[in-house]
Amino acid sequence: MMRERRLVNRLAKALATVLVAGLAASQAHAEDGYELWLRHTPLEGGALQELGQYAPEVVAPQGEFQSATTDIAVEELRAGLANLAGGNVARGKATSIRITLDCGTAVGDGQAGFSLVPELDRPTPAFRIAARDHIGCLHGSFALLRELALGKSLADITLQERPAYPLRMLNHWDNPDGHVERGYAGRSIFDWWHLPERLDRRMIDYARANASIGINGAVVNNVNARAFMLEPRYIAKLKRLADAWRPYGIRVYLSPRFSAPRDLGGLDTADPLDPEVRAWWRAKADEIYAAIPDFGGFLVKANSEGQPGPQDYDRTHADGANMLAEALGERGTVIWRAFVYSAEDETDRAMQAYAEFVPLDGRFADNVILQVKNGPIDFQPREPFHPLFGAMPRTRMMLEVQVTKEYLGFASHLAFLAPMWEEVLDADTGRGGTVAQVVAPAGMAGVANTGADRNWTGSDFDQANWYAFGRLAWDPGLSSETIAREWNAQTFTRDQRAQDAITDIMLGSREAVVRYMTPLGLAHLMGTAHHYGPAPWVCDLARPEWNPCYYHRADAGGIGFDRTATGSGALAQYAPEIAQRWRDPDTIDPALLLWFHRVTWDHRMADGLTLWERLAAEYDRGVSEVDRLAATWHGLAPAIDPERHRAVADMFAIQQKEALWWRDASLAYWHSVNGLPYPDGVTPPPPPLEHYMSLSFPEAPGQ
Ligand code: BDP
Repeated sequence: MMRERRLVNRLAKALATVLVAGLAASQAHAEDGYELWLRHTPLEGGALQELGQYAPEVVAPQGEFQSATTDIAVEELRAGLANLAGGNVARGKATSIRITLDCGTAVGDGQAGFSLVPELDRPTPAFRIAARDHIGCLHGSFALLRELALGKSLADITLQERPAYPLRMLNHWDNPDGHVERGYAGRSIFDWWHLPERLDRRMIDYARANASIGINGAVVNNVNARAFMLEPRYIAKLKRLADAWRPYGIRVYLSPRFSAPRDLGGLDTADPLDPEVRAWWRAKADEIYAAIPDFGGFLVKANSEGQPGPQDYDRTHADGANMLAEALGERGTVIWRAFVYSAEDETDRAMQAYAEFVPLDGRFADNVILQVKNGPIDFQPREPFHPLFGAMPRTRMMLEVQVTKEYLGFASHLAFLAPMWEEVLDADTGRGGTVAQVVAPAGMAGVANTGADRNWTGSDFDQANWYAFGRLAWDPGLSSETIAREWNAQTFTRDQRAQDAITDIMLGSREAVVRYMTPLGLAHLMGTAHHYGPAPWVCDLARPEWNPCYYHRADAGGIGFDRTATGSGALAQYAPEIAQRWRDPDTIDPALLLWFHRVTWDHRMADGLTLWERLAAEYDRGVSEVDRLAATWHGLAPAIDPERHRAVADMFAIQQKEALWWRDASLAYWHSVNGLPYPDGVTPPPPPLEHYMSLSFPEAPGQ
């Protein structure tokens, strides 16, 4: 009998252990990447011991200080601390440290910051997370877990943070049918078909991941919008999302189709100055706000790449934006995109947005923000900053970057994008500060890279771009290196040497891509439409700016786009001191040379090489750099779980092959144009140019 009872007890204990472990495992799903940077695997060595000794105990706020948001914070802290401590936290120990949430009473809109205050030497030792509002407390809780996960001691974690920008938003280019435009991580994460009745668990995990890095808004549909997403049945679906995300501090936004009053409303016009059109939008806004009182607003792509807009009625972008702004009123924001260029306009495409919008400075309503891509063309591996930044001092402006890698090798090429974003944020506009300063009254938007793939982003390393976007939108002063270290320490391993090596891989990755795809300021050489792989030979498509030839302008005489006064004059759209810096092909940063200058193939670079020699060397360097990064990764096998190590290694195999393809195809083409022998030491591409030109990729994703 006794033995039986002991056995039962032992079994019960074992079952409890299995259940606890099972809970952790069910969160972790082995190592398939689903957990993102929120794995909270047990600390090691001294850090683990210390956390066990502190035995932190989370005290839940009560009464008016309690809300769905603080409940989430408490739950996150309890689970996160238990996981970090390897399940080793002694509950109710006399010495245990009380983690308190001192959250004020406002539920908040995610704008307020937080402080982390260790009070370990008090008679009742505590660690205080203080914030003016509940969302601040949630952000603070995630920050505490992050700092602990990085191996910091509770006693040393003192932080006081406020987000630099009010808006830190993801823009999803997800279509209601589940296809994601420029998406490389599978189908859309939004299950519109089953909403509003069924809310996928992913919607919560998504909100949680965003909240952990301070993202506070999401535009849930493609800027190339379908009008029917404004129908009542979709408002009900949106409401379900908004309700689920509200406790995480994430507001829902929508991309409306500008012609909706015609498409849905039965009107015969969408003219923004037409009273019936205005009334239609007002009623639509009222309908949305009745369902979603904190609806964020509209993100609009108008008169761009075939989308309808105010110019269809001879009205300006300001007329269009202001009409929607009036409909939303103080309740929300209109984010109007500056990504416009026209098929009929012969002007350099890089100049068109500036020409269109600068005259409208000061004419936008207060609740309108102009959203400007980082560069003047389109999310290329490298562009100079957009000349609109700083050029419209009376207009709030937001920076748009692309987290999904449409022009950087999709999910298969490793490119950590923080260095690219850091480059633009730090760029001095010469007109009232850096880009980071110019966008301070509004914020940053990132075109999301999420999809239904188990690891969310198609490749494990692309999670780092989602993470980096959130971190930079919160604090644009963070360095790429800090972000890379934070991310990889939370995501991959506690092994310090491995962390250093991964950081090195991440920091070198984007420049390697620039080198083998678009070196020395070249741009838009990707295959037309799908943007996969090299196609610099495409010259005969109907619209000039669809052709890579439009961008590189290579012939026997030289290569590059003259944007100086002798060419398109785009340089003059920059502040004089910036234009001055870039005016001379001999002194401009070589990374931007062919963006602004057309030079001869025998142009002497500062390093003594001719342009042709240097170009070839850049391709070679890009390829060998990827080989080096891949070799570093291979050497990390002992430090990384086998699933993710293999997954990344497989992607590297693709990238190595494709980097070489980019190099070979590009060199073969330039060689065919300039007729020059390959420079000494440069291996000629094995197959002839025709081979590369004959390739086609009907199944390339994301189109
Ligand atoms: C381009 C994409 C296109 C988008 C467009 C945009 O190729 O799919 O619709 O940007 O930003 O880069 O609107």
